[in-house]
Amino acid sequence: MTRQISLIAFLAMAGPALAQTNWDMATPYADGDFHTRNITQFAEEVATATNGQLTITVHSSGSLFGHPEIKDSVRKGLAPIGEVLMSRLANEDPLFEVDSVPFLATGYEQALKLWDASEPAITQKLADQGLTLLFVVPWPGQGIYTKDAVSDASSFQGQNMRAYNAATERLAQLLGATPTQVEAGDIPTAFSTGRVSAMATSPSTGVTSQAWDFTSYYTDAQAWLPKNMVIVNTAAFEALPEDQRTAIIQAAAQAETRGWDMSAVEAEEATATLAQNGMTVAPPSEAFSTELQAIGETMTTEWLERAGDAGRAVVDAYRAE
Ligand code: PCA
Repeated sequence: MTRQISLIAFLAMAGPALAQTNWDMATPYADGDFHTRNITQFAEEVATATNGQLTITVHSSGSLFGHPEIKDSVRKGLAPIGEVLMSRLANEDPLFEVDSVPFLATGYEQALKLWDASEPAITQKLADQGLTLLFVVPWPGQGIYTKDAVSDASSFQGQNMRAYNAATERLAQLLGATPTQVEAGDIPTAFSTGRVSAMATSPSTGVTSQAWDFTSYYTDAQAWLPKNMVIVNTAAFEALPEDQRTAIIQAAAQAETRGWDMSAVEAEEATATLAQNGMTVAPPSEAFSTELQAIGETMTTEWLERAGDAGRAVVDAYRAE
């Protein structure tokens, strides 16, 4: 009798404890990046909504898995959830890099339209791999960091330019520079060791990497808004009780709205921070702007060739909006 009672008491205590789940979440980006602040808040909201039954531990700066491994780690369930730059999946399908074609969509309104047009196909591609897309958030419009003033594309001749995906590699080539892949967290070292001397990225990543320590000019081209996406292993997601799945979906919807707002605020504030730290911030010269537009057209044509009918359908839907 005593034994039975203690067994019941044990089960009553153990029951809720056993239902507690912790998910490790991998992201390549630093704690201070607005994307990481956003997913940290997402994690807190999930914990609150589930009364602590589902907690998410954010591992920033590639500390759980490096950027190139994160997507496959989530697919294999090594990490149930993760964040990656969507365009890093370009080698799988050109659709993933539609947001990194220069000047196809500039500004938040166009970026959102492009996302609306591409979301169904991208969500499906991920679903085919056992991945559920929770939400996407864009980085601010991309500009170009250099040591010297940029008169036109000839300024890039002979320079090593940092790239973070296939599209930025192609951009560097078209500018006459030599591309080198460098993760966001390695930017300061890549500049200080002379591996690179120029880069295209957002004002946010310029601030996070303290670009004023190694460059002096920011050409505010606002050429494209690449997105981060938060993905979850579908099997791990479906194994959760329904209330926890609902909590995730609701927190994800909030994180998406909040993230787009944060990005727009960042675009202003981070650009101002670059100037406050002594950088010369200016739009591209007329000559450079014309060259950049031409590069954008070349890259759009190349992308459409690679992406075939599926790509054409996305661009048609985007332009019809
Ligand atoms: N920051 C990331 C991706 C795009 C951006 O603005 C990076 O530079 O790696």
